[in-house]
Amino acid sequence: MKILILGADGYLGWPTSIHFANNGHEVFAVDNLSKRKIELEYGVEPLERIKPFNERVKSWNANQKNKIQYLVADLLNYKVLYQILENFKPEVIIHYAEQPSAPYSMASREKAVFTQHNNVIGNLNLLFAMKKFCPDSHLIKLGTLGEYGTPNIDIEEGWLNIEHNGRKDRVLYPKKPGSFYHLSKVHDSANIEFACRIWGIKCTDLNQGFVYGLTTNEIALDPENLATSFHYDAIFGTIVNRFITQIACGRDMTVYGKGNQKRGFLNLIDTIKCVSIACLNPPKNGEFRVFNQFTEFCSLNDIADKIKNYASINKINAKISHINNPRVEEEDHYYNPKNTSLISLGLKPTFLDNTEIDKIYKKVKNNQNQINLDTLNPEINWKI
Ligand code: USQ
Repeated sequence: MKILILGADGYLGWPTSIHFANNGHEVFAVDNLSKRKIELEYGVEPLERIKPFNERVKSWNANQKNKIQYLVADLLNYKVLYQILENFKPEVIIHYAEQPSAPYSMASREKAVFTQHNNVIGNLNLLFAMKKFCPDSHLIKLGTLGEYGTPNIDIEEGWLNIEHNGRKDRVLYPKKPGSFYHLSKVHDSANIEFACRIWGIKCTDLNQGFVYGLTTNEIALDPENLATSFHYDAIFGTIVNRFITQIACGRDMTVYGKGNQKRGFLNLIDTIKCVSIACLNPPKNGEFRVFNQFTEFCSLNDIADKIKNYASINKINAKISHINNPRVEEEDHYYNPKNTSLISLGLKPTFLDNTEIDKIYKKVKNNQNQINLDTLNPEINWKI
């Protein structure tokens, strides 16, 4: 298939690009490098030194059979986007090209505006480009499980059947997200559903939980040159990656607040599997299909305990600290999100067990000298 990957330089976009190339697809990888600019602005870096985008692609192309085309381009530049779609004519578009950090989006008015402008307008430009040049292609859009928030009812996959005053309808599931970043994805989902309904575009919106991990089959081909941008800092690092880094550095795991908050999550390997499953099983024309993309869910305390248990088996010192929650989020709540669609299409999950924790711990330990401890503590507060 001809696959356009937007946001191909990121934590998820890069392993996705090399996965599809390795499996014989024609991959066109696009990124505007904006995450690297935010890294510079905040002085945060991935665990391993990641080569510049063009060098990573060149290194893949020099050593692997199936080459990747690439371009540095911004979705906000609709003329370039139009050219890409007109010339490449993708059958599948995988869209990760958004500012992904909730804390960043809450840092100031400027950061909230940047996040929503970048994410919502970039996505809107893409919808118009699809309508004009490839209305039959399948959009696979990375949404977030955080779009739903923590409602007091079961979380369905994108849609909800309701009965009101004796009449029935199927409506988009009500959203109650927890940051301007998560809100940007809510707005994207609404725009995409509209485009599907009005123009007949087809889309799979993947409402993904937080991702952990740092390797995939393709990264393992050449870990030094193909590593992905594993972040442990308080801006881009997700909780499992952060907790394992914290114990590797002899720091306490920083549970925000009571830690009874429940979240869905998955291994990086499963992100790739889920996107592949969506790709091989497209929706119908005009369909806005939503999959909840996570493999397990539990409380933050359960996650910290799991890592502590791994540490005690391996004689590693590990402590948990409950620090003041810099976010505004419910800390005691009902949580029951569904994830049956991807499982019924064949997803075989990789669970967070001692083997998976060990893989991350060992890699972090090997790179411990490069860790910037100053970036571990959260500096951005939702209310300030
Ligand atoms: N948390 C801690 N301690 C920490 C860091 C985070 O207790 O040191 C807590 C947060 O308060 C939150 C939970 O862990 O309740 C998850 O935080 P996170 O930073 O791992 O994830 P989040 O900010 O929600 O965002 C991440 C990705 C985002 C993706 C989202 C999926 O950065 O791109 O959309 O996960 S979801 O979690 O479903 O919203």
